[in-house]
Amino acid sequence: MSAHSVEEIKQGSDRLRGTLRQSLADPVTGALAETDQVLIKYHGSYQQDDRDLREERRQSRLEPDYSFMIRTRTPGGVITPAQWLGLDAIATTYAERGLRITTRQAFQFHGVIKGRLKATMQAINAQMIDTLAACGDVNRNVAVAANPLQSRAHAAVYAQAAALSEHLLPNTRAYYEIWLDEERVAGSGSEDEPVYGQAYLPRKFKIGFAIPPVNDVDVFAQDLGFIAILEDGELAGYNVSIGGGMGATHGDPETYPRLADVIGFVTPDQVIAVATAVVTTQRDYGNRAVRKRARLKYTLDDRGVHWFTQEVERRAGVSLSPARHFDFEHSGDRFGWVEGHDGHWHLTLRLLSGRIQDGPDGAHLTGLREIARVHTGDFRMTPNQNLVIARVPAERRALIDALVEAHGLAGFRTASPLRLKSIACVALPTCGLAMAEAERYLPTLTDKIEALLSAHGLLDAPILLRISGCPNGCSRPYLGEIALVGKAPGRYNLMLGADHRGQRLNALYRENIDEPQILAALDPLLADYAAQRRPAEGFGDFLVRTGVVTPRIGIPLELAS
Ligand code: SRM
Ligand code: SF4
Repeated sequence: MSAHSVEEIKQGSDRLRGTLRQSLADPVTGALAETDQVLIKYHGSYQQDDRDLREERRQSRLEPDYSFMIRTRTPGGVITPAQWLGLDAIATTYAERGLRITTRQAFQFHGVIKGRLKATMQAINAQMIDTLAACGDVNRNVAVAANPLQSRAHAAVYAQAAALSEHLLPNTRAYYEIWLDEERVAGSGSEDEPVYGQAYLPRKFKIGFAIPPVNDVDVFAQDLGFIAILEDGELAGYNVSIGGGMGATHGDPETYPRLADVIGFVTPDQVIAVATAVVTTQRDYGNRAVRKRARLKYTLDDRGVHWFTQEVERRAGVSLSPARHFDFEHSGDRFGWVEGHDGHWHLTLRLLSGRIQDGPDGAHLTGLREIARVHTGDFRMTPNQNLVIARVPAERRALIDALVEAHGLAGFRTASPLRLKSIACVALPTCGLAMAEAERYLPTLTDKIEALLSAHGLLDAPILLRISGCPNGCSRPYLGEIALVGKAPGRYNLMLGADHRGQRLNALYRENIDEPQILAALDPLLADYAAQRRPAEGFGDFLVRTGVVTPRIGIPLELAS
């Protein structure tokens, strides 16, 4: 759909109401009217169809097998055990394929049919979780370093991120009227949108809070990043980064992944003003004529980071201080038990592509349900589709460990680093943009790459593997040391050479190749890596040092030692 049409739909939507009510009530089709398919995203849902069945249904002259994906707004991915049980029941009653943790610490439900959409939304809200602004041209779920209770500073960062998420919610009551039967109050000024205006943002907008030394949120892939600076264990403030983004279109040099620029330092009390100024500057200067160039990263490249920063400072009434030193050791998650500042323990579990269901690998949905029934702390989804069972008293660790073992959730103890660090986006069969498999292909691909690693004595190498079913980059593949980006069924671009700290993008190594070609390309590179790597040298760093790939521009090294 053209940028012009999307802008018109937003402007004419009566603050995101459109004709959603009529579309939902229409019994003739499982789909929504075209304009409502755009608007429902702002309510946290996408219309999809089962792509495995598309051809068969077309031949039978049936409409596609329409259903809806629903995404929660769960800043920092924190939920209580009671909420877990509620969401599990919703997944079991209304959705297909269990619960799915996303790369932004949200839950997705897939396969909800139109007639059950409202009941599902109501059930989610009954858990005190909403889906407002989980999708659409607004600020999305705010990502936060997982395991926030590891120190007092972590808790402070999480609280700040949750407050920012609330602050940036649209004020429209459409969501509450359509899904929760709230009465419309005529002439109310409470729906004014001082941040978004009538047309919302030119494009989606993403914020992440990172806490060094772990860059689990991939902060430089976010439109707006806050990198916590701790002094003597306390939160001094944040370095601010702007203009990250992953999405690109094959063969179109006007689009590209970009890492964010670090523009300065703010104190905690300046966060809301600076974030609001970044959002409103992008609202006013982002490209509304060409949708594929509408993200903040292109506004910066078109107008200059310096100009944009000055505008943000003017709007916020804040002068950014010089950025402070920070040091990321790695991206991805830490696994296993870690003790928090208050003596509670946190256990990070590995979940394959974030999909939680009962299957041949274990009764994961059942197991986490059993854990939620006895757990006294909370759950934290990680930005890498994994799960932290957080705030466990020391004396309850054995109980949790027993449930983890009994339900096949202890894979993190034996899995190779490659497997632990791999991420795949959803892709087929639900994603309408997928060109190739990702989530369903990850287990096979990992087996095959592991066999290569084993042959070269590299099974313990912590290589970051990422697969996306298309160049939009939902698994943040351009930050993978090895990444596959879908081109066509069974065919991928092989990208190599990112670092393991989320500070250098990878580069195209081979285009449009199939699995045998991918393995054949990797085999000699892994052999060289095994023979010539320096102590602690990552695979991506090795490929860059030896000139196999030329890195794209990364984060200035003087800030990131
Ligand atoms: Fe994404 C579109 C899934 C994180 C970049 N993304 C989609 C859609 C909604 C397809 C569509 O538009 O029809 C996918 C739904 C698939 C499905 O069936 O569920 C989808 N994106 C996902 C999730 C579920 C991937 C996952 O496996 O976990 C992630 C949900 C995050 C959340 O909870 O909010 C997800 N998407 C990302 C990320 C990673 C991140 O945010 O850290 C990116 C790259 C960062 C970025 O935004 O640049 C990402 N998704 C995109 C894009 C490209 C945007 C761009 O400006 O270039 C699209 C396509 C679009 O917006 O037109 C897209
Ligand atoms: Fe779909 Fe592409 Fe995102 Fe994968 S990367 S979920 S295929 S839009």
